Amino acid sequence: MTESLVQALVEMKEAEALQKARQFLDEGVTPLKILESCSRAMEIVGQRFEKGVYFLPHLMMAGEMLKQISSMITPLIQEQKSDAKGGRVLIGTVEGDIHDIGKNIVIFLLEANGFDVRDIGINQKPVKFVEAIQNFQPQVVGMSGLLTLAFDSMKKTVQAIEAAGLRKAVQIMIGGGVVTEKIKDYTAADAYAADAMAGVRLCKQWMGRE
Ligand code: B12
Repeated sequence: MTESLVQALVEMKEAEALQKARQFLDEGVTPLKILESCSRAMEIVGQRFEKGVYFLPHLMMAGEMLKQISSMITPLIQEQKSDAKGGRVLIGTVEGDIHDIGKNIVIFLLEANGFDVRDIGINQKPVKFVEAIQNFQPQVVGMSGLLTLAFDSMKKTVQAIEAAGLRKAVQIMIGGGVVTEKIKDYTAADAYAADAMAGVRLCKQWMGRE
């Protein structure tokens, strides 16, 4: 049903994509379903970029459309906010990587599920994660990365957390486009989440809420 939204996003028809997203939300399609459609569209945009059919401006346009749809959805997720007390989650995009749309979706959903989230932003060096853990004392640290080079940044960040003597104090989850179970092993994180909801489920498990 939301296929027309996927198509509009893929074809870079900004006005149409925004109008479709609004229409579907008004018709009662869940924010999660809209997000799934966005992810599907981004997959296709990414493939076109890899094939040389699309270029950087297309990625930028895709990012812009996604941001606008995210801001349409955020208030709705806030409305559904649960009262459950969750615990603290620190999250950021690792060094060398500036992608943040997926991370921001994870944040919406964590907050909607009652977690107290601190976002340290994009392109964050390992030391910034360490400092933030010291200040915020989260139970969970989430690292986002969409570039292949983010794997090494994630690994270095886990090592820095270990070196600071904080490794046992936190559970570490990683996520973002190309991240897989194998990368979890490579980086020595505790878990990998394929999507934002999987990340929320992990946090709930770790904090004994499921
Ligand atoms: C939009 C986009 C951009 C935008 C980003 C805007 C922004 N504010 O984020 C801009 C234009 C800035 C951009 C730049 C670049 N991009 Co780009 N980009 C994309 C694109 C099309 C969509 C990304 C996206 O937002 N997806 C939608 C979100 C919702 O999905 P997601 O991030 O995976 O998040 C979901 C889950 O993974 C999970 N999740 C995400 N993070 C986390 C974290 C945790 C802890 C958890 C639990 C879960 C979780 O939850 C989310 C919701 O379920 C992808 C293509 C693709 N297939 O992803 C390329 C892509 C990621 N980009 C790519 C590239 C190459 C670049 C550039 C290097 C291009 C260039 N030549 O300059 C630069 C990189 C700059 C940098 N240093 O980071 C490549 C990466 C290839 C690789 N393997 O390294 C991709 C895969 C395109 C491709 N197929 O070639 N990009």
